[in-house]
Amino acid sequence: MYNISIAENTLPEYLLKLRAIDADIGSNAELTYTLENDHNGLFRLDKTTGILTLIHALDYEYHTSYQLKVEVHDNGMNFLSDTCIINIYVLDQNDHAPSIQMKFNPMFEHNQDGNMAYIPESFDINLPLAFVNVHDQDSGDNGKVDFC
Ligand SMILES: [Ca+2]
Ligand SMILES: [Ca+2]
Ligand SMILES: [Ca+2]
Repeated sequence: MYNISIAENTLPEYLLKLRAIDADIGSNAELTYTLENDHNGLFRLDKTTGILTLIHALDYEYHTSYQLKVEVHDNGMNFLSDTCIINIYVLDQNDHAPSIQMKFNPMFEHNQDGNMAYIPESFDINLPLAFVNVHDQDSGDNGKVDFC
């Protein structure tokens, strides 16, 4: 089992080179690698060199991990094979800006777009004028928001 961590939005040259060892000689030791699930063409495994490549940069907000299953078999008459699992973990990068949404207190009459409200003279200053909602799609510190 292999574990690899890759930062989202990066495209490394290649992820890893698999090297299976076969003690036989000739075609009995020639190896072919196959990837059971390439996640819609996201990963590619060269069947003769065993080099695993990432085709598109990953997006942490879409998927945080992938599991790949690789099979290797020799080219002997009654071929022999082995499998291994590769876990790919995506690391979060700060690639989302926080978005702000503001809603007027529903007590007030406001225009259709919701960007202008009519506040009566008799308004109680202890009541909130508007509610602000801030959201950031990143996780951890990348998604924490400070007001200034
Ligand atoms: Ca992202
Ligand atoms: Ca962010
Ligand atoms: Ca992110």
